[in-house]
Amino acid sequence: MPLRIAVQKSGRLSESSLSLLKDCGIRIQRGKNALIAPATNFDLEVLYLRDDDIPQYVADGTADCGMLGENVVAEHEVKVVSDRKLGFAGCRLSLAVPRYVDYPGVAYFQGKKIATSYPVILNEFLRKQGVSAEIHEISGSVEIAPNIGLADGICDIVSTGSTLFSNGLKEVERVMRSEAVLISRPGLPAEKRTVLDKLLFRMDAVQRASDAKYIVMNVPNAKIDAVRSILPGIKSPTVFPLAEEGWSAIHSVVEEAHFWDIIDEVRAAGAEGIVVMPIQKMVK
Ligand code: PRT
Ligand code: ZN
Repeated sequence: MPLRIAVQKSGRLSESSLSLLKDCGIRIQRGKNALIAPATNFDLEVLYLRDDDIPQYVADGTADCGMLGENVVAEHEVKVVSDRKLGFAGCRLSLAVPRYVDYPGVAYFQGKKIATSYPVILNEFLRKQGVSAEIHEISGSVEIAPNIGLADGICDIVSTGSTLFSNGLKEVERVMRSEAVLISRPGLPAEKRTVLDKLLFRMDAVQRASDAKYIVMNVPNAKIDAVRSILPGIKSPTVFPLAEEGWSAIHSVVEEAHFWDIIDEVRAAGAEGIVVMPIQKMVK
């Protein structure tokens, strides 16, 4: 039996989930509208589901693992293991109130009505804060609830904040941060665990590469030590002599997050002709 991975059928997570599998070298053969599709070159099949169904399907063994938002995992309170953060679909679950409210702190919500699609997470948050409020569970368009008099505030996913803004609301409390994760069922049979570990190993290589850039630069020999001290590299940077006397080429790998700072520093230290290249995979 192949490892069965649940992926969101259509929505914000679908494209990134499928392109992650593709970047892991896995080819999926999907018939039109098929709910399940085998990989042609890996011991895996993809089950296409609504994201809300994924936690239960993984917990009861209909799927072995799945990719979905941490917010949905937390809301479903099922027994699954979170194996890896996937680095996409980053967002937060926040409480928001009408912009005109002079917000005094979380005690504002005492005795108030809050509309949300995340009653379990919200309930737990309010309990920890010692606040008791009335939770109205609604499944879509939560952001309009205060305007139609259904609630005093909302608890919903926020990414850029523009939905809140255009509905006259402001974010006042962050309840949780979320990104896409890969979850699996605890106690997978050994042969499926082996396939999942192989998949996670490939995902690591893809993620590490997407966080990194390969840079090559020319440096006068007298400045090599100064430039080397700035560059991290996987081990140490590689230095090659150039045909031109007195110059070398330094190759290194730089994390995306520190990329521009490092470029500024190596230029100041004497590096020239800096070329930056994307890295496809980085295997440890
Ligand atoms: O049909 P199905 O049930 O599978 O999908 P869905 O409609 O429940 O989920 P979908 O595809 O909208 O989102 C899937 C997951 O993406 C969520 O569970 C989150 O983990 C993650 N995610 C990341 C988001 C957002 N960003 C996001 N911005 N989910 C929803 N939003 C919505 C939010 O609900 C609000 O309406 O976007 C609006 C806010 O966005 P900003 O940019 O205006 O702040
Ligand atoms: Zn959903």
